[in-house]
Amino acid sequence: MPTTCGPAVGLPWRKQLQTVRRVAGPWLSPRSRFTFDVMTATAKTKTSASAQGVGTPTIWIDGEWCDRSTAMVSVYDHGLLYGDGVFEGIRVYGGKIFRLEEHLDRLYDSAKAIWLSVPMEKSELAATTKEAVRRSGITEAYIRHLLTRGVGDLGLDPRKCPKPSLIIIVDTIKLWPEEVYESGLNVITAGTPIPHRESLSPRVKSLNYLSHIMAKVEGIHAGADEVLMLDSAGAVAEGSGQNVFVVKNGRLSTPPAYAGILKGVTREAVIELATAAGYQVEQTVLNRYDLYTADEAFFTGTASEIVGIRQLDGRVIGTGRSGPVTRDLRARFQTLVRS
Ligand code: PXG
Repeated sequence: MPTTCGPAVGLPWRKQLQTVRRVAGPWLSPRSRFTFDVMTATAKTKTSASAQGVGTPTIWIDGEWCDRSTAMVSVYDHGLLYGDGVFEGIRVYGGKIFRLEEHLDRLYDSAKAIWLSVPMEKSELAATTKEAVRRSGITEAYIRHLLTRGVGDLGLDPRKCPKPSLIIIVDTIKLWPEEVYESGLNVITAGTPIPHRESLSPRVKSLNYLSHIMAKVEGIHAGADEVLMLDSAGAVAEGSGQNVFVVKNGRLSTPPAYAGILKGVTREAVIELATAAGYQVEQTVLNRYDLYTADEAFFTGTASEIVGIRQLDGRVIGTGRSGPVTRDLRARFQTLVRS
């Protein structure tokens, strides 16, 4: 039976930790004070979801229901120590989870690829996910699933982690202000390539996002909105958390999954929508030249949805705004996610 996070004695370590912090408060060592301050700040700055009175971020950790201030993981969890784990990000529109099955399929495949098993049947995880969304009361939500190797010792060996840890977070996400969907993004190519596909397959949505974060940091330092990442041979791969499409003469092109990209759920939906709408869609290797000279280019992703690219490396793409095909597909996508 799932329990609820809360201060209590003789309960699992997570609860004990919380109790100790509450009792000790900010008057112990500076480190304890820092931890306490962070926890308090976190509790006070509940995301816009609760601030807007449209729900409360809700977290499920290995069978326990928590909120933002009580949700904790061990410092011995290999997800934290080594990035050893996988995750998913899913959107909820009007209370309806978009393509839950596809996301869970990818989660289970990612886990299998790193020799990790999900400690729950897919159907049970789907039901728990729906329950988490229901409890949160957030109808426009973002769900984050995390599966970590679990608690082990300070060595790499995953055999020291007897039990994987499964987490579901239901909260909100907003990457860009609304006007960006009209104006499009200013993008630069990052110097950091995506990891080699035989090092860590980009098909695995792993907890190690450092190369994508390093690319993102390059974009931030350059004052860009987003980055385009290449593979180590220089072919176009994806954004820091998005797949990429170009439109030329009414025809859509996007890199194929075998090129070493994450096979995005939004990418699949866009391919389906575009095909049904009569656009030609090809999955082919792209170079930056194809983006510089495109009529339109756009990113797709769960968090980003469909967002135009107005400029890449200083070259204005098309009219320098979100183009008509991008806007058409975005409108079709909005209908789909709420249907
Ligand atoms: N490529 C990469 C590398 C991604 O991380 C996508 C493509 C798009 O996939 P979906 O299935 O979402 O259409 C992603 C998406 C964020 C964020 O904050 C995005 C992702 C992961 C974590 C955070 O934008 N992944």
